[in-house]
Amino acid sequence: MPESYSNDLFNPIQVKNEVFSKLQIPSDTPFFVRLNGKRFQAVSEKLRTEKPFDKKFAKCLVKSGKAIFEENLNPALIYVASDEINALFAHTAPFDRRVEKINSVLAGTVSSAFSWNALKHFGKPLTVAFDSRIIILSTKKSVEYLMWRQLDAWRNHNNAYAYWLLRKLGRKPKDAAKTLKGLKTEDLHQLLFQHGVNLAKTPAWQRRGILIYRQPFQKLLENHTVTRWRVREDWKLPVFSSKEGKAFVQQVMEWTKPHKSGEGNYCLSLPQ
Ligand SMILES: Nc1nc2c(ncn2[C@@H]2O[C@H](COP(=O)(O)OP(=O)(O)OP(=O)(O)O)[C@@H](O)[C@H]2O)c(=O)[nH]1
Ligand SMILES: [Mg+2]
Repeated sequence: MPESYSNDLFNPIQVKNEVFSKLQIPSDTPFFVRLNGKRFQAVSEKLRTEKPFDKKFAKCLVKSGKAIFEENLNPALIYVASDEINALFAHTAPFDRRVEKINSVLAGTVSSAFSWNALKHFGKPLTVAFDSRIIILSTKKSVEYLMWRQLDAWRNHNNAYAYWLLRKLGRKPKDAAKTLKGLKTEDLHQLLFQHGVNLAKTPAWQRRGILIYRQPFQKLLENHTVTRWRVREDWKLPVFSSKEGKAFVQQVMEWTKPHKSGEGNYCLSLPQ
C-alpha cells in the first residue's frame, strides 16, 4: 500500500463519522427490543397464510424469537404477537449494551430465521426484514409493558376477525377498514357473534400471544440433582393483568434472575 493510503489517513474519518457507535444503554437498566416485521401484510399474502391467523406463520415468528436464545444473546424472555417479537433483557445484555449493535444483530437474526422458517413451513423463498427499536424500562414497568403489548394483541385480534368477516361478506378493503373504524367494541363482538365467531373462544395464542422463557428443572445425576434450565414456549397464556397472569409473570421474572454459580447450567433443549 502506498504511504499516502495508510490507515492513519482514514482513522480520523472513522472516529468523527461513526457518531452513533458509542451510544450505549445505561448499565443496570432493563430494556425491551421490539422487532416488527416490515410490510408483513404483503408477506402474509405472498405466503398465502390463513386469515385472520395462521399457526404456521406464528410458528415462524416463535422460531425467529428462539433464534435469539440460540445465538446466546441471553434474553430474559420473549413475547410474540402478530408480526412482533419483544425481547426483554433484564439482568444481562449483549454487545456491551451498544444500541447500534443490539438493534442490527437482533434484526438480522430474526429476519434470517424467519426467512429460513418460511421456506421450511410454506415452501416459498422470501427475503424479509424486521425493524428494531429499544425501550428502556424499570423492572416494574417491564411487567406493565407486557400487559400493554398483550392488550394491543387483543385489540388487533378483534379487528382482524372483524375485518376478514367484512371482506368475506363482500366488502372492499377500504370499505371494510372504514366500517371497522366506526364500530364500538361491543358492536364488533356482536357482529362476529351473529356470524358464529365468539371472540372469547378463539385459540388462546391468537388472543393473548405467545411467551418464550427459561424454566428451571431438576436433573438427576449419578447421586445428586442439579438445576438446569430449558427454553419453553407457552401458547396458552393467562391475561397478564389478571391475578393469575400477574403471578405467572412474576414467576417467570424470578426465573430470569442470575443464579449462583454451581446452582445449575443453562440447558437449551430446543425445539420443544
Ligand atoms: N393472514 C395473516 N396475516 C398476519 C398474521 N399475523 C400477522 N399478519 C399480518 O401482519 C400485519 C402486521 O401489522 P403491521 O405490523 O401493522 O403491518 P405491516 O404490514 O407489517 O407494516 P409495517 O410493520 O408498518 O411495515 C397484520 O396487519 C397482518 O396483515 C397471520 O397469522 N395471518
Ligand atoms: Mg409489521
